[in-house]
Amino acid sequence: MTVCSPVAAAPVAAAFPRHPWTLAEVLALYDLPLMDLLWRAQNVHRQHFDANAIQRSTLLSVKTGGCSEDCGYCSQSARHATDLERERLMPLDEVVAAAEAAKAKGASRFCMGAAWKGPKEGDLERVLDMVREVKALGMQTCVTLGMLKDGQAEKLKEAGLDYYNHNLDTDREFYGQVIKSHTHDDRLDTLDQVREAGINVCSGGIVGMGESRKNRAALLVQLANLPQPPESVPINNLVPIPGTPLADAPRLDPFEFVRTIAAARITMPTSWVRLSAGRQEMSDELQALCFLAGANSMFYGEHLLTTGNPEVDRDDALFARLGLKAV
Ligand code: SAM
Ligand code: DTB
Ligand code: SF4
Repeated sequence: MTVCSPVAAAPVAAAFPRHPWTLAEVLALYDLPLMDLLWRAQNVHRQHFDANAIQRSTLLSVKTGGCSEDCGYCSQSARHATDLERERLMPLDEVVAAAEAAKAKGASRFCMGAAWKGPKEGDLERVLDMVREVKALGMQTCVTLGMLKDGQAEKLKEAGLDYYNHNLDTDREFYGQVIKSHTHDDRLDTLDQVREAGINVCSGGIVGMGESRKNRAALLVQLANLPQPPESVPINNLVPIPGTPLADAPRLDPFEFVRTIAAARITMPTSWVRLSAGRQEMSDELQALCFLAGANSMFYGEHLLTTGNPEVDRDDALFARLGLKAV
């Protein structure tokens, strides 16, 4: 009887060097039979992580809607006719109460999102207080505030920020079809500033926007080949929002989503790959396949920023059924 062992993976592993990745190599990963791709991803995953441990972050929108940017997927752009109600920057005590509740339910990280092109100085000061207070609860902190100006990342670092989320979102070639109000290079510039300040980088993208497989692979190549890959890589499946230009984007084949997770895992072996937006619409079985493909982080709690996420009870039941533990 032939026993499947990691040794059997060696020739394949040799064919796919870890860094730098080429587009052809990542496309070759996508082209593998699904079972081979999953097996490779699971092997890589087990070399670096406990395959049964999932990191859980809870999200809070601390400033909602009215954003000047035109991102074609986003409910919060002032340029799209969505029925979202705008909300001003949330008071500190409400943010701290939400973080306490998230901690009590078992989240290890609290992520605060603001619908800004980037923070104004006065707003940043208020976010710094939020970071300090959430950190004082013993939680990891993350914020996503848009593009940063010189000096802002350093202030966030001083306040105790652990992660800054800023997604490249999609391949450079496709970017201009989705977003025109800023450029892909603007996003890279903010990632540089976050890295320079010594904050962990959280950067990934969205799939299911009508991009090609080549675009998806190119996004992963770009993330994996950053001078240092992001510590955290969220993979979002588009949540179609009525009133946005992408409201009617064709749905992505779920197996293509799984392939994207697996390719992210293989190309960024030591990064936390987060199964992000779109989880509410996924079956438990599809989510299990994403974990098998190497996803080891997720958003936990009934809300993302403006859309829904699975009920905590459903997630707790899923963890129990799959024998997963939260970290
Ligand atoms: N304004 C900041 C920015 O753009 O970085 C922070 C908030 S923004 C909403 C954070 C990320 O959420 C986006 O980069 C995008 O990846 C994701 N996102 C937004 N709307 C989404 C949607 N409808 N479906 C899936 N992901 C979405
Ligand atoms: C990320 O990559 N996904 C999260 C977080 N970073 C900020 C946001 C998902 C937003 C989904 C749509 C919404 O709820 O508005
Ligand atoms: Fe604004 Fe961020 Fe939404 Fe773009 S993704 S419209 S920058 S909140």
